[in-house]
Amino acid sequence: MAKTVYVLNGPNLNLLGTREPEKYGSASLADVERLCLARAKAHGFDIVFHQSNHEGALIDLIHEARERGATALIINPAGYSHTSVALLDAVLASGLPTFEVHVTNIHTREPFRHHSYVSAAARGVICGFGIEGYGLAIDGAAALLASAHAPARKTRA
Ligand code: CA2
Repeated sequence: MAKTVYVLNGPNLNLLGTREPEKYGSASLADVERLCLARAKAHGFDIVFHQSNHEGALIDLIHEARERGATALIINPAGYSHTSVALLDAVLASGLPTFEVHVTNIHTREPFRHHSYVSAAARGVICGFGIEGYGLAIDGAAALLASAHAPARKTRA
């Protein structure tokens, strides 16, 4: 059975490609979904892809990912990155290997974007690669999960 990766997107990311292209690029969220599907297929993963403008809805989806035994969680918490202890708690409670993605390099932007609560629960964080960051996160999840399941290698005495 294929392994399932949840890809969750936070508030306003439904506007990708429609506003502020100088910051966020011209690709739409549908383009992001297509990219994720193609990259996941290459690794034998299924994708569950959602965007919500509501904190509670995102938390419910993280719970769902855990209940359904997802293999990994990839999340762009968007503005909630910088405000939401509740989202952090949901990711921590999920116990899922979680990879945080930001389209922009949040560290070159306003100081309030430099800190993400969610990062404290993330296995890896990718920012500044545009929407390719989602593909890199899927590749990274596949590599880490493969190495976690690889048989132990013999070391020289
Ligand atoms: O760089 C990212 O991916 C962000 O998570 C995007 C968030 C921002 O609050 C974070 O600091 C960094 C904003 C998402 C809003 O997306 C829009 C896309 C196009 C036009 C307007 C908003």
